[in-house]
Amino acid sequence: MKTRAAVAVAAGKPLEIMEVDLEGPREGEVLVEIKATGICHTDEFTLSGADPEGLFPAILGHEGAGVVVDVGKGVTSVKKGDHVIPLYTPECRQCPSCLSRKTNLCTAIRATQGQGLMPDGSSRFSIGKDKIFHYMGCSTFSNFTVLPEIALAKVNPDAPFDKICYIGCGVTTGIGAVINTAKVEQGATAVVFGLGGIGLNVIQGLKLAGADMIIGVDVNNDKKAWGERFGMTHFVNPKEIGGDIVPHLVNMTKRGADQIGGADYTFDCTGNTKVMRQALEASHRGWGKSVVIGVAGAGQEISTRPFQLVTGRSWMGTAFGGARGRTDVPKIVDWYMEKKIQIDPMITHLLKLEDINKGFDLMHEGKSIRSVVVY
Ligand code: NAD
Ligand code: AHE
Ligand code: ZN
Repeated sequence: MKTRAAVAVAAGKPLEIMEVDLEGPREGEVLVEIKATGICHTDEFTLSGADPEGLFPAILGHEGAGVVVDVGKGVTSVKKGDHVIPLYTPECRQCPSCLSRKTNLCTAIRATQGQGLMPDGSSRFSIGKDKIFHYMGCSTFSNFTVLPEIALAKVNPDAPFDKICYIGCGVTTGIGAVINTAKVEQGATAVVFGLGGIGLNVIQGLKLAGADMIIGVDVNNDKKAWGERFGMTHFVNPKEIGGDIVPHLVNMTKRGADQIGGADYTFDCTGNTKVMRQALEASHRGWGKSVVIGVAGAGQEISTRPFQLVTGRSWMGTAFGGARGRTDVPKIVDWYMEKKIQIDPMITHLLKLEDINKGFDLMHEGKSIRSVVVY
């Protein structure tokens, strides 16, 4: 069949809208009509050429929602008409990682996914004889896409596609980082670096977990009002404090008789390795946990004095908020339907596929939280 898609033809070039060929689902695969897709900073990261796994030409996009149109042989967990969210972190429930119960990082198809291919080593997308790569196993910047059955979460059919697509990455990553990865407790203090599509969901998660002091850090002052909307209690713009942000944050979080500062939990939602170091060092001596969420480009490394870890801080990371997609994503959709979590205000722009590059411009300009393409 033919499908309309925004194709990443080369690193650093705008996406090109074109009609591409899409082969139907093979065994264990599912054809999905994508109804809406968010634009995450990770799409921009890969498009920029910074992603060591970036391949071109590819169909990017990994934050979608849609409807099952057709299923391949042997597919049992979804059927035609089901509403689904594609999972860039699948859940096979059989691999050693899934069975370990210690991680959400299913390994069943990770190798081929990283090569931009379906699990059998081929691509379903092409233009004539030329292959187009899949992206993060999802390729939601195509109106129709093919995914392995294990990479689909079946969700409440009453939920609106143009909102729940965001659960396919940003919402789940932010809230999950708090609940699944950091395991934040009531009364905790926290610092969130980067108040974009992920950071605001970390704030929303901290509020849900009952954190007391939630400090937001961003270089863009417009993000202050955004953070406050979801529960941030204090805002710091590192450019405006006239010095190093670490002692500034440590000072702000001083508590107890010994007046040792540092937050119980810190989160990097910027992808900047210098910020990751600041986040670690702004966490509390003895027990502070610092969670890396942001992704950094090829060749970038993090550093700190080992003393920071010797004195009891933990540096940890999270992918997809530690969520097991087929199990957890339907629950998060239900939380949204029950109004336990907010999504609507964070979707700042709705775009048509032909305007998708505007979504990337808005992100660069710091004017959007999430742009969503509606097919
Ligand atoms: P975004 O562009 O919406 O937000 C980034 C925010 O960081 C912006 O508000 C920006 O002003 C702020 N910022 C930039 N530099 C800063 C600095 N030096 N100090 C403080 N604030 C700064 O991006 P997003 O969609 O929220 O994604 C954030 C990061 O998380 C990206 O690196 C993205 O690739 C990554 N991400 C990771 C996962 C995961 O599973 N680990 C999932 C989704 C996104
Ligand atoms: N391909 C990059 C890494 C990119 C990355 O870390 N991706 C996150 C999801 S970001 C979603 O917006 C992830 O899931 N990582 C775990 C995994 O298995 O990819 C690189 O540096 O090579
Ligand atoms: Zn993402």
